[in-house]
Amino acid sequence: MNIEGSRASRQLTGMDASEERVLLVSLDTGKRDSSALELLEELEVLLETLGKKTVRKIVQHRDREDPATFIGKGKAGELGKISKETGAGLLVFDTSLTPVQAKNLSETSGCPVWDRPRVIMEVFRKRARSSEAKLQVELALCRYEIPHLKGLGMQMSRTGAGIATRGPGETEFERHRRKLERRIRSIEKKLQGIRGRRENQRKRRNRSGLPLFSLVGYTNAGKSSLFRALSGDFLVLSKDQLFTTLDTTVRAFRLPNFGPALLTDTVGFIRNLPPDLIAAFRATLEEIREADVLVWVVDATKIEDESVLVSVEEILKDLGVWEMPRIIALNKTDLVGREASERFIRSYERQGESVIPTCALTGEGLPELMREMERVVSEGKLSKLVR
Ligand SMILES: Nc1nc2c(ncn2[C@@H]2O[C@H](COP(=O)(O)OP(=O)(O)OP(=O)(O)O)[C@@H](O)[C@H]2O)c(=O)[nH]1
Ligand SMILES: [Mg+2]
Repeated sequence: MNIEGSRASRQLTGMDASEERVLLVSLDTGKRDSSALELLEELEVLLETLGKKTVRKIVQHRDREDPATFIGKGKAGELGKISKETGAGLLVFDTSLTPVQAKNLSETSGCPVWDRPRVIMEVFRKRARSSEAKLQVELALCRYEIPHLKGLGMQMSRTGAGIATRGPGETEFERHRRKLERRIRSIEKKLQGIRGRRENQRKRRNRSGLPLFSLVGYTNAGKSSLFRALSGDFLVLSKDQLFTTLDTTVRAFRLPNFGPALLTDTVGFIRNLPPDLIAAFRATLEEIREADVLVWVVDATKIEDESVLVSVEEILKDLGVWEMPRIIALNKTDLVGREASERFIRSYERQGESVIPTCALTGEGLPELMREMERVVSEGKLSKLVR
């Protein structure tokens, strides 16, 4: 939501150097839970991914958010001063802002303003590899941009981003909005074509009658690493960064005592996944529904952070796959003490989950994980196998 409305041109020309220095701003209304700090840290990592350095974190305490300026007018002006002092050229808020708040904050502080959804979308944009992922991200950004356009006509002509002359009765804003709407329609059409082809692949896969396991979970939990270890496909990228995977990959692999099966790697989840992105990535996310069994990959180093687990649970419920048979792979157990892992396992087993500790890097726990996968498919409850 760069408020000068010159986003389109800046996307092509890259960022202004000062925008690589960021002020991270958060509002503490006293109602936030203990994960507020982790949320801020996560946002800092996401910004690093974009080559942006957080030069200062600012927490504003207020009873409730201000509908016009989010943190209050005085503080918003102060942010402008701090950004000058620190050489920061971008304000990032750790939540979602309304278009009005973003516009006012940008005007008062004199800096472009991003909110958390925008940051996540920019990370997705940077990571997108396939034409489908690229189109989906662009779709999300276009949809997000439309409500933020209003009232930007002045700034648009000031920065020279728009066309200087105006047709009778048509403001710059309207012209820009129409352009975005045309782009949205064109992207949707292209995506339809891609999805048609994928649907055919899916039908072929279904006809194969092989059980399909889908690796799901929070971003950076180690899904692709487990995918590589289980399928032997070392071309799949796994990296210590958020959102390495934005596309679904399917590979055949062999369960020693069962035989061939299929495994999919999927896009990772994050807290407060922006609705525009969920909508745009719906088709990719819904591929999870095709699975017979989910392997929920949990990062053992994040089990203390309740909101990570809750956010995955919410997304799985939203996709309608919460009732599907599942196995939890408690991954990265090499990085935590045995006691912490065992506590987690005991508590989840009490809730009826089946939890297998794994380390994707050394392969520890993988034989046990495969045995559990065999057990679940051999129970014969899977519709595909009964067919
Ligand atoms: N120590 C340790 N590191 C691991 C383990 N599994 C994965 N990693 C590391 O964790 C990082 C993330 O792994 P990925 O496999 O890319 O994670 P992902 O879940 O696919 O992440 P996204 O695609 O970004 O959602 C990489 O640096 C891996 O090497 C593990 O069991 N132990
Ligand atoms: Mg991955």
